[in-house]
Amino acid sequence: MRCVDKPPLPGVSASGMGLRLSQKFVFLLFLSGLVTLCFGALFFLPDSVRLKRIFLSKTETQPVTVGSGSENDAREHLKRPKDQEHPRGMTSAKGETSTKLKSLSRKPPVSHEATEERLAGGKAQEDLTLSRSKTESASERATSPDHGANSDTFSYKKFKRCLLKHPLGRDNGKPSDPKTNERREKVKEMMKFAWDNYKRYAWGKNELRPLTRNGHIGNMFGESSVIDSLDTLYIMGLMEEYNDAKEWVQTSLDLNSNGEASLFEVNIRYVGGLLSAYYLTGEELFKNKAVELGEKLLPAFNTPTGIPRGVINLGSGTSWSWGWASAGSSILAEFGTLHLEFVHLTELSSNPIYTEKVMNIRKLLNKIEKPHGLYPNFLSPVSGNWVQHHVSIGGLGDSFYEYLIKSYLMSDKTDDDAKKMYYSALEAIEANLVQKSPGGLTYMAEWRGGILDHKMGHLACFSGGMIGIGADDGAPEKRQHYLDLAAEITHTCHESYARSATKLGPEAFRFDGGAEATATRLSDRYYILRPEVIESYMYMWRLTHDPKYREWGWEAVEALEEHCRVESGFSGIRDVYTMTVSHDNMQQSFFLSETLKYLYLLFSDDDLLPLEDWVFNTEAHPLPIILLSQSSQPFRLE
Ligand code: DMJ
Repeated sequence: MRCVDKPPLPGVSASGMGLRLSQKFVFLLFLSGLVTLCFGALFFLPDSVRLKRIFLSKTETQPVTVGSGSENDAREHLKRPKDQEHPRGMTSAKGETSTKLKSLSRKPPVSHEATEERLAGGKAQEDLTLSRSKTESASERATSPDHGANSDTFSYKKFKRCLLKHPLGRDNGKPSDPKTNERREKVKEMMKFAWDNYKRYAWGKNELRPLTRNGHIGNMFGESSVIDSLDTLYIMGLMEEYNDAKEWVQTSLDLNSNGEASLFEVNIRYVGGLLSAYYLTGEELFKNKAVELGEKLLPAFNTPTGIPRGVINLGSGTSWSWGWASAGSSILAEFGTLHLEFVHLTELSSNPIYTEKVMNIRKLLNKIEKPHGLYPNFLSPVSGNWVQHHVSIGGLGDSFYEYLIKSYLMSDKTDDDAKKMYYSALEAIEANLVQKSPGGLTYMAEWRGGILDHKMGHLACFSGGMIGIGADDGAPEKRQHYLDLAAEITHTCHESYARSATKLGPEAFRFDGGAEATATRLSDRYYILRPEVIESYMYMWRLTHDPKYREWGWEAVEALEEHCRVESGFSGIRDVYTMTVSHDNMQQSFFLSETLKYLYLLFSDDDLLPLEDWVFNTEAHPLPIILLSQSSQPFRLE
């Protein structure tokens, strides 16, 4: 169907040699019929640019637009000296009543060959180009992972041809505006600083403790800064650091750990990080490790309902539920955050089991009765019933909603069930959880059996970006509304930062007892280098090009530098409302994979990991948009 080799038609000899005249005639007749049929079938195919890319030859490619210009403009741009380039993305008018959507609709592809030319120049780019050609040849070696399923059907070369744009864009996404570029360089320096200290003091451990200068072990598969950093290092052109990380994966990543591991974390950090490293670099090592690890997660699904339990021992395959989750339940944000990675595991391994597992989860969630159309956070893997009626777009619920819209986008907009489930969930969220404060701030409250808790977690701030990326595919009359809602939520989350002394936001902020986007409890005042607010700035910037998002991102950079940077890394802080900060001594893995990556993307041109080609998993690991080959209807619920 898409960019994979098709097996020859059964029973048809490739050459037609050795046939009698009458047989040849019949064969020719059959062949011409087949050609006519195939040509006719083109008209019934979905209107996907990727499909057109497969069927149209290079000479037939239509004029394309890059950013705001045509392909010709883009070529002109290549020839034009840098100082004559139009500054991109700084033209939106400020102060309009509603946010304007920069269309994300898919445009015909630019030839990668042309893009490769653009990548010439500069040491980092030379390295990247070299590394890319090296990895391309690595991918061509097509080694087969030893997990039983046939992986020969996935062709990395074909996959790359199906991308509309080069993943690293023109000039590695370097912005033409010098001030923005300076900011981007600053973020890269922060990444290098964070990484160097991690490497120096905590190499191979999950996270760096920057004050005590040692590693935090945690669970073997709790969080690992090495895997989480691979793609960030790569897109920033930190090739020496990337190569060290790759070597560690090759020599030291032990997938047979006997400790307790969170299924969710292994999936989003390890499987997601390895998959994205594979898609970006073509290194078979990453693909093989991802598939090997995916296989080790399968025993967690052996429950009466197929809803996986939250914790697994990768060595023995035993799984169990979190002790703190009520009545042995599984958590919506955990079992509902597997879809993107599992679908890719099937794609790479040709083993349908991964997609089957996540489709089974979706079927159950689609069928089960939902209070007011909402999805509660706890579900029993034994009975398949909700255990409590607590609904949250923040912790325990968050990424389930994110994965619905991203599943739709990642399927090149063919996964209609995910689309339906996402928009009905969003409708229920709007009807029951979205609130306006007396001061005019829009926020997402939490819901406990029908009673609203007027609190919004930092985690829920990802929803600005989520609603933004889904705006364009909503009902036509709702699109502008969704984009406005996304902008309002992002604004509220920015307010939670702006209203603190450090200009960093608290873990949770409230809208009751006179509070407006501020934490009222001591226990909610901490900031642990989380990405969600910056994540929404990045998406909103890409969608609207309103310069305020870059300004807000820069405020966050300055605050991180002032309050979280210590001598040997970055640390979370215990109270965002006091200027005499107390550090928590932890450089979280997601700071490297998400916070710094989203900041870097915010200050890059849109063609670095373009949203037309990539979706980011919930740990900010980019996964490509592809049409899937495993079955003719891989997403249908029935
Ligand atoms: C990340 O590990 C993921 O984004 C997850 O979905 C929830 N949030 C943390 C970082 O805050």
